[in-house]
Amino acid sequence: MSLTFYYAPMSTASITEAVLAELGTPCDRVKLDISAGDTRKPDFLKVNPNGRVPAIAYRGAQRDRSTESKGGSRRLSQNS
Ligand SMILES: N[C@@H](CCC(=O)N[C@@H](CS)C(=O)NCC(=O)O)C(=O)O
Repeated sequence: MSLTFYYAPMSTASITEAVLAELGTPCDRVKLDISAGDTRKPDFLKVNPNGRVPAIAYRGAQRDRSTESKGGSRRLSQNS
């Protein structure tokens, strides 16, 4: 699978989750527990340095919606 979707239940990631489901987009899913600090762990910060869900990785490259929604520069970086 080339897309990996990082999400947490009951978070803004639910919107992205609904869109992916509606479009029938195949993806691997990684569930994070925000209260357990999963979004601040080094492995996830490599995916999204903002430490927020939703985040989608595509074949090692990541593009996070959080950065775009804050008017920041679009980021597409190789992580592998
Ligand atoms: N506007 C952002 C909001 C992202 C956001 O705030 N996500 C929260 C969950 S609703 C989060 O990941 N928090 C993790 C943390 O603060 O450690 C977006 O939807 O892109």
